[in-house]
Amino acid sequence: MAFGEKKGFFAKLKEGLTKTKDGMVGKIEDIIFQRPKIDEDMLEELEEALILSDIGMDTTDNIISQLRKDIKTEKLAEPQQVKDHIKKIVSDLITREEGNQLSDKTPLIILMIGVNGAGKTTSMAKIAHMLKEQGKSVMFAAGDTFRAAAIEQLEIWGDRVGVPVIKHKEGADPSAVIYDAISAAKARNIDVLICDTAGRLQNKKNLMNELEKMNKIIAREYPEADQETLLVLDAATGKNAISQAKEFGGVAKLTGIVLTKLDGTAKGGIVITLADQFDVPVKFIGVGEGMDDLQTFDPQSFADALFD
Ligand SMILES: Nc1nc2c(ncn2[C@@H]2O[C@H](COP(=O)(O)OP(=O)(O)OP(=O)(O)O)[C@@H](O)[C@H]2O)c(=O)[nH]1
Ligand SMILES: [Mg+2]
Repeated sequence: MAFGEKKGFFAKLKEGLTKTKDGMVGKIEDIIFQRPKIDEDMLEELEEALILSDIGMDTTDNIISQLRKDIKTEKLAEPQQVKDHIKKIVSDLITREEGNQLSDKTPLIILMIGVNGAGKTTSMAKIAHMLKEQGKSVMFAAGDTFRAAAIEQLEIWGDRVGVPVIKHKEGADPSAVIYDAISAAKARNIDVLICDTAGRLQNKKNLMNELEKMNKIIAREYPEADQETLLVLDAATGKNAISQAKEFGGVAKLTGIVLTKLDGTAKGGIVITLADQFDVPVKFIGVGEGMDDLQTFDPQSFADALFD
């Protein structure tokens, strides 16, 4: 990556995380730098600050007990050392061995799933934009047939990003749309086919049936394609995002998470909780509404942007 690009990426990430940094890290700094010494009171206050910033009890416990160990074994004495160690603990928590990259294989089919308004349609457009910049050909399947407006919205994005859209009418069977899109993608030798879906969790049985049907079509019609199932979560929903991840994880074989709207919330710490509590890597983060405002998730940059 060129130097200029990298700088743009990091500056945007930092800007997108401003609210989380002010809220969570700001509080941590207040506690650490205003206390005369490192003691049990300080740890208790840190614990409270983390819980209040939506990190959740279990993950907070994990962070604090690791910090407690570090203070003891490494004889930490300076406030700055405590901050550095919290950063290191967080960075270790969000770093995964398997990495955070979207599959690089082609052909690739991506299913976007998640509740209403999470950012599925917008995120698929942003992902398409990113893939096109990498020189890949992309196609959309308008699998959200629940509302006519959803199909129109995807077409607008298709125009904007320069991606063809395969669609049926409102109310059509989403699996039939995917079936047609697969044929079209094969005929046109498309690298990546991205399928929108309707955001519903109200009826778990329905969702399960629908996903099963889509997956059957994909397995039968596109066995040569690699598959990603991306769960889109709105960071601003905080702890609710964790329960959504668990619910969707129960009905679909998720391969990645897209965490949107980090720019509008102080609850960005949810990245840490997701990584700690959930076995699916965050692959993309949304830091704004524009086409360029989706980033591949890089744990080290994330920790740097948050703590430095
Ligand atoms: N600020 C900000 N807004 C975002 C981001 N991602 C999505 N949005 C906005 O969130 C709203 C909902 O996004 P959609 O992509 O329509 O959500 P969806 O999941 O497709 O919603 P349904 O089709 O209703 O299920 C839109 O106004 C987006 O512009 C983000 O990273 N930052
Ligand atoms: Mg949508």
